[in-house]
This record gives sequence, structure tokens and C-alpha cells, in this order.
Amino acid sequence: MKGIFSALLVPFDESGDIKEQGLREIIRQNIDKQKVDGLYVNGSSGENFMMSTEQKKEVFRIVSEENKGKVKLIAQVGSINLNEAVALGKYATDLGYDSLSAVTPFYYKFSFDEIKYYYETIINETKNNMIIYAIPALTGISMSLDQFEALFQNENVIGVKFTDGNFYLLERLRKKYPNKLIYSGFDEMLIYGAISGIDGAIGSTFNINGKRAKQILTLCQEDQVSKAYEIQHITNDLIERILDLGLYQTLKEILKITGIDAGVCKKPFEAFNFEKRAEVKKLVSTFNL
Ligand code: SI3
Repeated sequence: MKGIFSALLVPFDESGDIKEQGLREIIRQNIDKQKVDGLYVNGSSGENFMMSTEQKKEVFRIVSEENKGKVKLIAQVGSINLNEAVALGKYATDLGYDSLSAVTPFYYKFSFDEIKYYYETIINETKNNMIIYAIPALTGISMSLDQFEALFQNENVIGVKFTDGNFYLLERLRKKYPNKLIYSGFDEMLIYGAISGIDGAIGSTFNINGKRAKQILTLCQEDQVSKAYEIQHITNDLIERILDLGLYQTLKEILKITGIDAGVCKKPFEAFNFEKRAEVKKLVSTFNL
């Protein structure tokens, strides 16, 4: 369960339906070209929170079929509808997913006891492992070291996807929990997680730039930090442009330029601005994507 996990992009058509063939191509791109160690399915990058329950199940099924056991699979099942989270967790567990993950419940200001109940319920009902998905910038939930500790007491909580820039907290977690899996979540800050001893990383840009992410992680593990920094600099030149042009739209456009039917984003996400296509083509050649 260690290494580079792509937060899988999902291609949609103009009506918001999943493009199955395109999804299969994106899965193959990740496994065969980017050589990732695993896939994080139905996360933010998969536009999960805009999909129906049936669509989420369809993605879980297609990924499991296309993967054929090649790389590790993590199913993100978090939802503020706990019944849905449990149903998705059972579905992914039956498909053989290696672990579940769930975003901290959002929108309402849930208390920590409520958050703990949410994770315990998913674990108890599915009997699968759980990776906490902490992304305070989008959920508004910043958990303290003590709160992580309370969740980590449950042995089925095997780790955390830490999409946060609080590297002090990450260092404290690493020191205290050498046996829990810690994945960093911000691709542009991968090196800081890597020098703090993370086990892996989960990110959207790995769909097109996974090889460089793997190099950064491996070089840090080999104490070659200055070489890793060079690759992080190149990576961040790329990510900076992608963020300016629109994150998921541009990642899909890059995939399309390389011959993959990556579809469009689900509405209300804006469409990709076609006036910028030449610039994206240049990114593909400059960064050898
Ligand atoms: O699917 C997912 O859950 C993620 O990809 C989470 C991941 O942390 C990404 N965050 C978001 C909100 O997309 C990052 O990979 C992020 O896209 C990247 O660092 C660019 O900022």
C-alpha cells in the first residue's frame, strides 16, 4: 500500500454521464504509462461529490475490472449521507478493494464525536480498512494530533491521506505513528512530505506526471534531496500552469492531446477554454507528458 497513487480522473460526456471507454483508457494510462503503485478511486479528482450513487458504483466496478489485480486500489466512499458511505463501502469491499478511504464529513459543522462515529460505522459495517481523508481547505475540518490519535486507536484505521500544508502536524504524526500509512495530498508539496518520511502520495496530477512524482519520492527515500528538489521544481512549473488554466479541465485536456478520450468535467464545472489549447499542447511537449 505504499508509493504513488493517482487520484483517478473520470471522463464525463456533456450530459454528465461516464465515458466508460475513456475511463478504461485513463486507468491504463496510469498503470502502463505512469507506472503508479495504485489508484485512489472516487476522490475529489474523480468529481465524486457531483456523482450519483449509481455512477460511483459504476466507477468502482470499471476500475476493478480494468485493473485486474495489477495495482492497489483505494475506494473513497465518504459522503455526508452515512448510509451511502456504508453502501459504497460494502460494494467496494465486495469488489476486492484493498482499503476504503473517507473524507471527513463536511458542510455541517460536525463535532469530533460525530466524525469518530462516522468512521467507526463505516468500518464496523464493511469490516474493511480505512484511510482518513483529511483535506481541511475543502472541508473546513482541521483535526488535531489528539483527534488523529483517537481515530488511530482503531486498528482498522490504517492511515491518513494528508492533504494539508501543516508539515509540523505531519512530522508529529510520523513520529508517533511509524506503522500507520501517511500519504501526502498536495502534489506541489510532495517533497516536504517525502523528507518527513511519508509512505506515499495521492494526487490528481499523477494521472499525467506520475513518473516525476515517483522520482521525487524515491530520491528522498535515498537521501538525494537536492536531486528530488530539481524534479519538484520542474513539476511545480507544470502544476502552476495547470492550476492557472483550470485543474481538472486541463488535466483532461492534456490526456486528450496524448490520445485519451478524457471527456469533460461535470457541470457546474466550467468547460475548458479552447483558446488555451495551444498552450496546453506546448505543456505536453515541454514537459514530455
Ligand atoms: O482525488 C482526490 O481526492 C485528490 O486528488 C486529492 C489531492 O489531494 C488533490 N487535491 C485536489 C483538491 O484536487 C491534489 O492532487 C491537487 O489536485 C494537486 O496538488 C494540485 O493542487
